[in-house]
Amino acid sequence: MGKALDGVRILDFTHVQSGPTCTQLLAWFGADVIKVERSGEGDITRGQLRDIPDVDSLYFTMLNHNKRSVTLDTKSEQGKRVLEKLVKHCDVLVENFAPGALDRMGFTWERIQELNPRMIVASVKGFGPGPYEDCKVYENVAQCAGGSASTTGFDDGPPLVTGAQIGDSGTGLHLALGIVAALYQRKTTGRGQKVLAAMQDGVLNLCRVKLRDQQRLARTHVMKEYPQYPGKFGSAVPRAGNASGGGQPGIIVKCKGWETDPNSYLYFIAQAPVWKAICNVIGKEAWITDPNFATPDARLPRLKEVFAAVEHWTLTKTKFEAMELLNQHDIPCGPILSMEELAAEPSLRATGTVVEVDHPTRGKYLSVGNPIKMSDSPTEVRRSPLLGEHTDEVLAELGLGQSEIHALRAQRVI
Ligand code: CAO
Repeated sequence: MGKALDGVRILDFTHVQSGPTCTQLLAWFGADVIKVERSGEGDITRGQLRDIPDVDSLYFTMLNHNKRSVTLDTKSEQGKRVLEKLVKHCDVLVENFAPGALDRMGFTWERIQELNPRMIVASVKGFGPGPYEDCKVYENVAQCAGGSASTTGFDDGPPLVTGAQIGDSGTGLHLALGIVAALYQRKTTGRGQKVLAAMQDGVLNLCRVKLRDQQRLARTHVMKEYPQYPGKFGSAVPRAGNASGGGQPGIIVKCKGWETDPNSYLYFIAQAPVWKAICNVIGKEAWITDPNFATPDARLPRLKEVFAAVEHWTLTKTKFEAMELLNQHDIPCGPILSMEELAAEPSLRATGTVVEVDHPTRGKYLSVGNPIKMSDSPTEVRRSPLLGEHTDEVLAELGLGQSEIHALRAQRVI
């Protein structure tokens, strides 16, 4: 079956996590992704957090599926000539170097346009134009600079970063959307364009509701669904712990076995339309008509009491038993699933969200497949390339003969 991005060629100059997330998605949608790496070490993540000596790490293999790998010294004169051919050959160049690295290599936007006016140049940077534009940025820096850390954690503790890689993988997702939109626009303009996804911007976009709350707070000085209520608020959006960010109050409650299992917890939402069912399930039938509890507004200052009663009930059930019983009454809730549980979850295997991949030097390993499912463009997850595995193949496609390729190898350009 065909794929959505069949025929699109990507010059993949990405490394670490943010850029590779983007190009992996494009590869899953059918683009031919040619990853250009330094010979010798390649993408630094090949060797980071290794679990098997001398074998590409899971960090690398899980972010570089379905790509081809070419090694090329793009700072040497001959390497630059090969890179020029690649620029002419491809539709999109994706990079996430430190600011200015591509220019220092001699591949400015103007030079790329000269070589290929249809080329889309897509970049992840830490910050957009402004005081920090020259800074190098990693995941947690972006989470801190984009508003996530200041709004995550508990009121009486320090700012917290989250395990979800919203700065890296989140920005890679944003960039992928920009690239497909630019490819679509090119159909009418015939021109390429620059696409920039800054990590600070990507994180702030994902923290949109917190900027909403900042403005609510400035106007009303309290936010009734926050755990600080009815106490005092400061001038900036506070950390809300595990309280629900939406209009329906929610919290994490303990379940049977929490003393020994760190993930024996359930997220529980006291959704207003099912309040009667909640009261019946947790044995608080009197709260259905009690004016102190009967309406959402009346409950807001008493949420601690409400959730304590819920927890009193969940402590008698495992998280899965609680989930099943509550769902019988359409009460929204969710078990806290560990990575161990997710890795073994049959439904995620069945949909291809968790896949087993075979690798020539590592053997079988688990990966997260394409989370976006398309009915006419199914994803087949193929293993990541070995370093330089496709150098000869790609250079031949660029029109280089065997003797030229041998000479480049002898001079360590490839
Ligand atoms: N041949 C020759 N040189 C190459 C090359 C190749 N094939 N590929 C890369 N290089 C060179 C670059 O040109 C650059 O050289 P200069 O510094 O002399 O210009 C050099 O390798 C290092 O690139 P870098 O500065 O991007 O790498 P770093 O390890 O110092 O920084 C990072 C890494 C991630 C902090 C930085 O790239 C960055 O800020 N990127 C943008 C934001 C981003 O994506 N961050 C998230 C990363 S995922 O956690």
